[in-house]
Amino acid sequence: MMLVSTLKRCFVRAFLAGLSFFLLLCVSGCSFKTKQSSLDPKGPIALAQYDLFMVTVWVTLFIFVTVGGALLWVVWRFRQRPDDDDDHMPNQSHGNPLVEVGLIVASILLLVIIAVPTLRVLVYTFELPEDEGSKLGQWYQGPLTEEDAETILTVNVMGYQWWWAFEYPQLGITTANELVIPEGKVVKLNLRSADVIHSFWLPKIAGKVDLIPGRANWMWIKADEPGHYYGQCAEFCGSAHAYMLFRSDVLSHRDFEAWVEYQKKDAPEALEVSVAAGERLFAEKTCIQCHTIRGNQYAMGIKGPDLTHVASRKSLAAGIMDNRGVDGRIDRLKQRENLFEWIKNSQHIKPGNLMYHDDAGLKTVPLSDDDVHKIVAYLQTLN
Ligand code: HEC
Ligand SMILES: [Cu+2]
Repeated sequence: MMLVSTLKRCFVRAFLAGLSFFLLLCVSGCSFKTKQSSLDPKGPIALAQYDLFMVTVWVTLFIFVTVGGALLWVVWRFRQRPDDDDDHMPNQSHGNPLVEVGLIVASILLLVIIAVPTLRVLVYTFELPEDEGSKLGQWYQGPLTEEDAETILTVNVMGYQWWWAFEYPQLGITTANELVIPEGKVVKLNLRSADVIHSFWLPKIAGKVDLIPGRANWMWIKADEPGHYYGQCAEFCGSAHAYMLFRSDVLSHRDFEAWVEYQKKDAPEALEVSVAAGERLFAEKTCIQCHTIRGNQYAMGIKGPDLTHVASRKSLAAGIMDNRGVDGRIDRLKQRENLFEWIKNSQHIKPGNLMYHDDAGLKTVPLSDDDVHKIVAYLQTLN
């Protein structure tokens, strides 16, 4: 008897400890203010998706509470009692048309309550708004063709294993891993893949739409306020998928225009001796085979990110290395260390990434620390 009750106590304690640990784990994942929280919407698409999510949560919570409550009530109400007559079965019944039809009607009603807003959000998401104020010519002052001036800012998003290219066809800009957009303007994203299926997810602004090889998907987004937002590939796409992040800088109009004017420029000529040495090494060490640097006549590769303005990016390697200091601006020292680490040890930082890979696999590119320092000095002039 002693043993049984001790065992029982142990069991209850272990159960309670396990339960608290489980709840702690659940709660530790909960925060409305994390970098990638879809519960903290900062744009109309994310807001519509959030509202839809909440409708579903309330409906399913209602089902959970009523069904669970009914179950508990039945268990309690018809429990065994000491004065029950064990030889006598209680009255049995089978089927109750009223209850059954009622449940079917209630289920249909609940599904309709979810279906209507779902369809509304779907239509809203896939209908480019006729927003006069978002037409490129209405607010962007730079030179544009007549056709481009009449349309909305478009960005061609290309997913690669395991990074992102962002091309602005109307503005003649190509960048990587950082989607820079103006605040409060509708932006159309054309989503394409260069290899396998990826998924574009920028939780606070919008998500998710897949990038499917051979298929022309698109979505529109709008960010309400300037800021630095975090995104992530949301479709498993191979070994380094978990490291396929990206970032989005939402700028005021004036800052965005300045950014555009700057990005349109070619890379500056390498004038300083040490920088010119880096530029030469960039060609010698095969970097030019995969990277484009506009203004560098040898660097025209397209297998890796465009590096024309790599030093103007706040992060490196598809968002996983942060180049910013505490004030949110680019910290040149940190950027130099990150570039060095990346060029020297990219496989260590992002296992499986395709830098230095050709069809036959990983090539060895002999790079001394001194070589890398020179290349980094060159890349840091590419603001
Ligand atoms: C075989 C093709 C290839 C070669 C050769 C190559 N790279 Fe890359 N590089 C890539 C790919 C692919 C990425 C994207 C990796 C990722 O983030 O998954 C990349 C990323 C980078 C980045 C980060 C860009 C960003 O915005 O995140 C830098 C910087 C870079 N490479 C510099 C170099 C330098 C310097 C060399 C020569 C020493 C070089 N690369 C050689 C393919 C290549
Ligand atoms: Cu992915």
